[in-house]
Amino acid sequence: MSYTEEIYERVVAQNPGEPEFHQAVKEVLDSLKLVIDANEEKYRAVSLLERLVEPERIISFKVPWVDDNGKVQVNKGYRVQFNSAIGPYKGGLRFHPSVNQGILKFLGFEQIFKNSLTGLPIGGGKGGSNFDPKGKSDREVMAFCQSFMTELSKYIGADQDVPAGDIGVGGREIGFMYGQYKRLKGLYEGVLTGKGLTWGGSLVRTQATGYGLVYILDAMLKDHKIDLAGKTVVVSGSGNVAIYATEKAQQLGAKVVAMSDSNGYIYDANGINLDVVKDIKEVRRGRIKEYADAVPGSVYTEGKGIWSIKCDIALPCATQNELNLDDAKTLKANGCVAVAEGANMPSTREATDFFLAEGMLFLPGKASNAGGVGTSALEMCQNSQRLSWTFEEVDAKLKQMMNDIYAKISDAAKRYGVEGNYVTGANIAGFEKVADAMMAQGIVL
Ligand code: NDP
Ligand code: 2IT
Repeated sequence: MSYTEEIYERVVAQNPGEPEFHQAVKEVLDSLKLVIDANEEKYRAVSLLERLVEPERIISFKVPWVDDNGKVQVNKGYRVQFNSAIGPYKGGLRFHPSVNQGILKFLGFEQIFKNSLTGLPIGGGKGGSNFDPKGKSDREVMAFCQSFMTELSKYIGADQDVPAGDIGVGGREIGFMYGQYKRLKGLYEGVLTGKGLTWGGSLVRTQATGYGLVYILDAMLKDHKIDLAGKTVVVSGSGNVAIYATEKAQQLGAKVVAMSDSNGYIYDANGINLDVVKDIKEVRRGRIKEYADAVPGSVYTEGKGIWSIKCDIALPCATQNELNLDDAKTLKANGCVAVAEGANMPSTREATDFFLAEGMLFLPGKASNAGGVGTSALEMCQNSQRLSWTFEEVDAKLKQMMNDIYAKISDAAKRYGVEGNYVTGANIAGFEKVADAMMAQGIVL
């Protein structure tokens, strides 16, 4: 049995009930087989893979808070500090009822390689809670965030671990958590990213994941002599990533015809009116269904099924495993030529393998959504300098970062004889820097 296969079996045996974590590890190890087999002795001698798949530490805690009816609620809180070889732990916080330790381990593991690909000094981490912000009042969200941060504040810091947003955590939640951290610690420091612009946030961070996704998509399409302008695009989700992916795709001349939320999807043959979506989602915190009431000629359909809409380009921007093999086959049959992941691991392994086998252009999330965390690292940089850069400056750095990531992953794929396989390319390019740092620092993590 090869070293990578051995480690996968070990991970499954030692981490029961964590299928998403197994899935993320398997994909990375399958890609790394090419690198590991060529240097097996070197890596085995220091148990590098055993160390890579084990989080440095997982903090798990209770989050009690009082709801508007005076009832005491209790949620679970976590921070997975996965790997600090190349910088302080960095990664978002997810508030969603589906959150559990296994999901955060998968996200933290992905984050190691993604953060490495940005070229900036950030390690891998992730955290969150099974708290559901949906339908909660602002006061309830504040009470929860303050309680969550009261515990989390013991384990984070600007040079130690710097959380940010993810599903269910946006500007409002970051604000409440930042305020509580500052109150407890008396430190005005860049301990969180995604902050508001008047209190240490960076321009472009709100847009960064979605914009970055479309910048790298455009780089890949250009490399394959395809023009993004005029293409029909389907974007799943209607949260932070989906909204700004749609905005940038529209700016570059593409037509986005569908978006979704966990209840259903909208189709608008004339192209999505993003102002309406922003008003529903960013201002009123409503449901995507309301789009069809507001825009004549558009159609709302309950349930999954967004991938049955004919398109040239698919951008899954909602959640893990939202696009399965059947969806992949439908996309292909409808003429889709490129898929770029805005979400983390939105395609199942079977769907990913299908895209690659069919020769479709496919960008994995750990490369294509890295603009969010990359811009978070630029926010940390501005906080350290006590400066703020202009929108144009940050946007130019983001675009350069995404072009560089495309170059790195396509180069790694070529070096290992799998040209055009950006999954393998991203995993190898992300791994190389982290492995080098782990080897250099001795048996400490
Ligand atoms: P938001 O909370 O802003 O939006 C999430 C969107 O996805 C909503 O439309 C939500 O619908 C939908 N969604 C969430 N969970 C599910 C589910 N289980 N089934 C179907 N739809 C679902 O989150 P973000 O836009 O920030 O995150 C989206 C994805 O992008 C996640 O995978 C996240 O990890 C990833 N990501 C985010 C980054 C960021 O900077 N924010 C950076 C890199 C990756 P509903 O409202 O109905 O729940
Ligand atoms: O998945 C991700 O990369 C994020 N949610 C963003 C993390 C960050 O630290 O900006």
